[in-house]
Amino acid sequence: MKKLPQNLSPKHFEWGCATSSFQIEGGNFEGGRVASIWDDFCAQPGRIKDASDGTVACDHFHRYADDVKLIADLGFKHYRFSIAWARVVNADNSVNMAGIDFYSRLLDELEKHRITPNATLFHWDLPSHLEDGWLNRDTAYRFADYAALIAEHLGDRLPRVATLNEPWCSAFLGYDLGVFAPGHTNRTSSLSAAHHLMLAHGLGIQAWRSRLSKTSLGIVLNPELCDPLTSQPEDVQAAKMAEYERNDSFLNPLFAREWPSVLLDQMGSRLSDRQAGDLEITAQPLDFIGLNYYTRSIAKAPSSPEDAKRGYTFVPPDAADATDTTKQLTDIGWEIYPEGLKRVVNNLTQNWPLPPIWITENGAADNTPVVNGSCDDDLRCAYIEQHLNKMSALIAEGTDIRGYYVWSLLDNFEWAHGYSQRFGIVHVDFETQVRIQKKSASMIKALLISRL
Ligand code: IFM
Repeated sequence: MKKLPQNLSPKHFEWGCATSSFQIEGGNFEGGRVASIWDDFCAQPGRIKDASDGTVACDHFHRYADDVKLIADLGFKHYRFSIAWARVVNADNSVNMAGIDFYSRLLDELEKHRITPNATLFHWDLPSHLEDGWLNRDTAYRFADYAALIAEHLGDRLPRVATLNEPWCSAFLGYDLGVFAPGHTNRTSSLSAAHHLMLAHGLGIQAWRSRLSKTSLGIVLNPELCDPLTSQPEDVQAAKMAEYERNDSFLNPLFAREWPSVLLDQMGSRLSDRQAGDLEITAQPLDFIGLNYYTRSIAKAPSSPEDAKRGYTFVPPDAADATDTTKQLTDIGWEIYPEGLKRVVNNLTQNWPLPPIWITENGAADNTPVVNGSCDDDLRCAYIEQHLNKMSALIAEGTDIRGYYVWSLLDNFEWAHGYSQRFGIVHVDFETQVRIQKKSASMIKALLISRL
């Protein structure tokens, strides 16, 4: 792509890059930060592929000023990051001013470079001391206290705030599949966690709005596009079940519809966690919705008793259609499927009364190494270009998409994959912390400048 399509011009379209606290900050035992469930999870043998953790990560806690300079140098005018709950709230629920001060200094740097902050309150690093995490209804109320505290201390400097990032991952990867913190494997628990996360979202919005009315408030989801492996009715139903879980568990509470009965049936003894009046709390008016898109999935009828509880079995992309030689995967093994961006956004806008959309994450794992000082991440360049074309087409067809954030600014701690998967447009040498702009960074920079 030599030039940006007119409708993605930074003059009237928001261009940014994204990160999250646990993935880049490090400094996990500094400034009074309390432990998070991800610190605990990383300490359990076998949980993280390369046995790494987030103690240092990209050392952004110390290097934030240089990182903001880097964002400015790449031509971005918007930056999406998350605030670490564990850094700003003490175990007794009081404010940790050292943590607030860190984010305040980060905001000073962004202001200095005229970069608009786009903050997320919860990107998975839940304080460990919150007993039973998202299985405890009280955690939703603690989240509202935390949201109120950020509104009071930093709110007038934050024009756009999302409550949660990808609550599906917290609930289902964390409490059903057990591959994310806190590592539980219980279907009914995951549905309860999903409910409490959405309750937290609603209470958080209420707490923030009662203090500040001007902030643009929303949530970030990673909606699913799931295709059936075959046209057999069992596979078609399985794909639908995966979409109910991934989409309806979150969109129903946001727009005050009841969960589909097939999901309610899976809650068993946890059904009573859903209390009368909860849907009125969760369905707060939204100023925006953030959508993260990376790939699609393929499902077939459940092939094990565990999967039968869920209603589907996922089929890995390389196993789905071995005869399809055109299928390309990123280094993490996810199918490159740009058409999915169009399909999933169209599905959502046709079925739900969405507020304006921001694509809050899109990017690829491309582990191309640095050779002679440069990193030619051609797969990532092509991936970004193909998805920009799809987004431009959606906008041309009338979809209200107002911004695009590339994931991610930096190579960082990729959760259960540790540092083995690189999503950054800037390479990080985790031994020396040296940052090197990749070819994708130069491509984006050139695109942004070509339209200024
Ligand atoms: O790194 C994650 C991010 O934290 C949330 N969205 C998906 C990214 C890639 O897996």
